[in-house]
Amino acid sequence: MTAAEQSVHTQQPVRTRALIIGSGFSGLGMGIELQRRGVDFLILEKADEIGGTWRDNTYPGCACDIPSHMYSFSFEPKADWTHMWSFQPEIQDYLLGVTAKYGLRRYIRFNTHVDRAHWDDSELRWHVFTDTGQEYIAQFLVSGAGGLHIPQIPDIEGREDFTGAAFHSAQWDHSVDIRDKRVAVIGTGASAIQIVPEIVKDVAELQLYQRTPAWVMPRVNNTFPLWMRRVFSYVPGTRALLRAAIYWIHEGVGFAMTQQPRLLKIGELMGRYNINRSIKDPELRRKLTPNYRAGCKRILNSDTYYRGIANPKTQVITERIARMTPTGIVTADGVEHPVDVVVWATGFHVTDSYTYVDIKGAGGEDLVDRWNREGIQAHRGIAVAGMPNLFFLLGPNTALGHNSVVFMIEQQIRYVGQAIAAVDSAGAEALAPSRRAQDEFNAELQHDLRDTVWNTGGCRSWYMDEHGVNRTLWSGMTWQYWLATRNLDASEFDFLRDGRDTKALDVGVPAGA
Ligand code: N01
Repeated sequence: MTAAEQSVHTQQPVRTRALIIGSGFSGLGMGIELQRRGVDFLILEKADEIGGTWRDNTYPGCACDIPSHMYSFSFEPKADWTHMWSFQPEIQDYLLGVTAKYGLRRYIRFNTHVDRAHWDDSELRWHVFTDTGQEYIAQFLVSGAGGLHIPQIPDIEGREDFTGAAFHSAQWDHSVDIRDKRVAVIGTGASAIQIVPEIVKDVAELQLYQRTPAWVMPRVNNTFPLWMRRVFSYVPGTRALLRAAIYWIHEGVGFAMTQQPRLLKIGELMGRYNINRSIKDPELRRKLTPNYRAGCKRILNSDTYYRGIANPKTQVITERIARMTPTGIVTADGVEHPVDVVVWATGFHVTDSYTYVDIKGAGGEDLVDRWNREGIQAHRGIAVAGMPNLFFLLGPNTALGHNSVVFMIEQQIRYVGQAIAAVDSAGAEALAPSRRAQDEFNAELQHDLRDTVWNTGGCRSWYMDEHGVNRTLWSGMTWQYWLATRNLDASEFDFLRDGRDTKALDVGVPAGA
């Protein structure tokens, strides 16, 4: 009986070889890889549908800011994307299609929220528990939860007293009618700049609360004409050529971000042009112009954002939010702004997102405690010393500021597949990277990050942890990550054959401790 069959209607522990948490791009991709390798697996999904980010984010205007021909699996190309930068429904449809094609639904347990997981040193297995107390026992545990799934809502005095509707951009409440309402959008990041132009036409008044302006590049996102989609479908090589062109253009931006931040001044010229062509008021232009190097925070793209701001219904408020009242927002200058609806476009818990599940590895060591102490780090962003057979997809320092994360996910699922194969071919039960290998990898990574725009660009971003260390982004070009993960190097790992080997694990002491 496979784990998929066994786990239907059971409170008995369910055994499987591999457990995957989450069914977004990462979890689905991992499932496909394990299917291909004939490894028995289950996917535990907290929600009632697949899709992750692309299921949750349904706010008006939600789209991907990486072109779809690149923001999709290389092994599942789609020739007929309707837009260069697709909107959420089409991306979610794509993931639904992939799920159906690979028959993944039967491996997925929906409404299954993983609470905690611990490694059993003698049995060499993960014991994973959901919030309903269901236990799963697996040899391998893969987190595909990603870093952008826990909404962050600032703790503003009086927030609980506000009596109007209020929701986070990733939890858009479609039952709330915003038409002819006074709507406050808090934040001016990737989500907000897509929301603003979309809702301004409907609302009575739009208050946009900006703490830091973003660099927003002009772009045109027309639909691909039918003939072009046909060419991509029927003329061999054309779609692959487009994908390659997109890839290398984005790598070019990555080169500037990681090697030559000065080159990003060109982007700043484009950003200024984008502001100036829509905004005539010099004071408003000044407010909207960032004072840090483009790329330090995510570079955004929109042809409509500044037009939305230029709409007389929009007011950009740069005063700090001091508190909320039952009917409005009070800024630091003492002005109360009455509002009916508040949209928190305030981003996600990123560098602390790992606290979502309580993980205890070899010897009962608590991963959250370790990472709180040392900062989040993993070997090649995927595996962690002292945490046998545990893998993270889009884990520490493997998100991107310049290209498609789906590319990174593909490198990682292959690497995890290789790790499982390495355990099998060594006749072992488990592996974990040695502390030395992990420290060397991270020392080099942090060294490479020193001169990047993220560390030098003069902004404060969620890429950094509370100590100002970049724990989020990959330090180089994505092809360098491909090189770094192409072939798993078994000498970087300790292998466990039985419980006694656990004592010999190189958990070590952090460098510099
Ligand atoms: O969140 P953000 P997001 N008072 O963290 C502000 C991905 N994404 O949801 O810059 C006032 O970027 C905060 O201000 P500041 C993508 O990776 C992708 O927009 O910190 N303001 C900022 O302006 C993206 O990077 C797509 O000073 C407060 C905003 O809220 C990531 O998701 C589309 C505040 C948060 O911006 C997150 O984007 C959408 C406070 N207390 C999102 N706290 C694609 O297209 C925070 N802010 C792939």
